[in-house]
Amino acid sequence: MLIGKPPSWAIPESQATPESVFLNRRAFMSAAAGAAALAPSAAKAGLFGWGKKDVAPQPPDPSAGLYPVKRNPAFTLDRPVTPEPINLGYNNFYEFGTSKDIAEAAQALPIRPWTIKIGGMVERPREIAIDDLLKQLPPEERLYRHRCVEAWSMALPWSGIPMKDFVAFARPLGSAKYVVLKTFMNPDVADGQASPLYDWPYTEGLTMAEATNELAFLATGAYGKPLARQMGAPIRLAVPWKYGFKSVKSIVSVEFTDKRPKTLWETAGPGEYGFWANVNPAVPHPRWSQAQERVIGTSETKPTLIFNGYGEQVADLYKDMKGEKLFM
Ligand SMILES: Nc1nc2c(c(=O)[nH]1)N[C@H]1C(S)=C(S)[C@@H](COP(=O)(O)O)O[C@H]1N2
Ligand SMILES: [Mo]
Repeated sequence: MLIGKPPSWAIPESQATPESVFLNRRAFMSAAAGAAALAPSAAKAGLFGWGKKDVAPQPPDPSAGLYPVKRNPAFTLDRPVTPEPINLGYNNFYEFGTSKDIAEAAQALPIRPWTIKIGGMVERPREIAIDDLLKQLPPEERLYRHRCVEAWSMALPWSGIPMKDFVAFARPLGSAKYVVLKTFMNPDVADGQASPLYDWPYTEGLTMAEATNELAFLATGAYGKPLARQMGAPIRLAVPWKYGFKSVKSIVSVEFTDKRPKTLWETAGPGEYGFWANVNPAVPHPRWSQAQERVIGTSETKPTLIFNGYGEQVADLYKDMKGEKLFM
């Protein structure tokens, strides 16, 4: 809660959720004014409280039988995989709250039926149900590092679909330059979406070259199972050379366009979060260093690597973009 708690900028950096604390005083004031005008239901839920709800048991995941899937041995790690229970209990998913403890609230998200809209600059706009997509493009397993802009990291076994295969399946027009990915919009289930501080639904984007890079991955599972809701079920992006906020969760829309999209974090904090968000230990965030990362689930700190260690695969994408802010 913002009200009744010390302001977020008073919290020591190690405890803060840095992505939530960039707001300047003016944004804070107008948000407070907005809060007063909110509908009673949102006020009751607590604008910043994201009160927990009673969740009806959800039917079993129809894709459960697909997993585990075959591991692609091309993607290896320099560290152990983060234990599953740790990953399941430490998440960023602002739709369900700004703490890391949103797992329980996220269980309210219905993940079937689930369709993904494919639109914009494509040969033929259409919708596809997640289970049909999984039949058309069977998932594989990949071990990836995951580096949040807040200077923590994990390592995980995703299962999913190479984004380049999804792009081919979507059949974009040659004139498309960007892919825009969006999360569901359902404030009845996701209280966080009642917050006027963010431009919901959560929106992210990649260039076509990024989206068709071998590393870009649409995760539909992890740890040999369908994706847990708190991790972005039933389908989320994993672009491991970028800060975690690029890896948009619970995707319902994939749109191709020739204009660079405005992302949720760029809109909320343009001085701190950009479109590119490539990991770089030498470029500090305005409020903290990116040189090191806390390895979640251990007491270790490791030096952060340029492009999170994936430079060999992706550095070429940016070689002619010196004028861009590639590392925020
Ligand atoms: N829709 C949505 N996607 C999101 C976020 C979010 O708040 N909402 N948080 C991002 C951030 S900041 C990170 S670090 C990762 C966290 O993924 P994880 O909880 O699986 O570690 O998801 C990203 N995708
Ligand atoms: Mo993040």
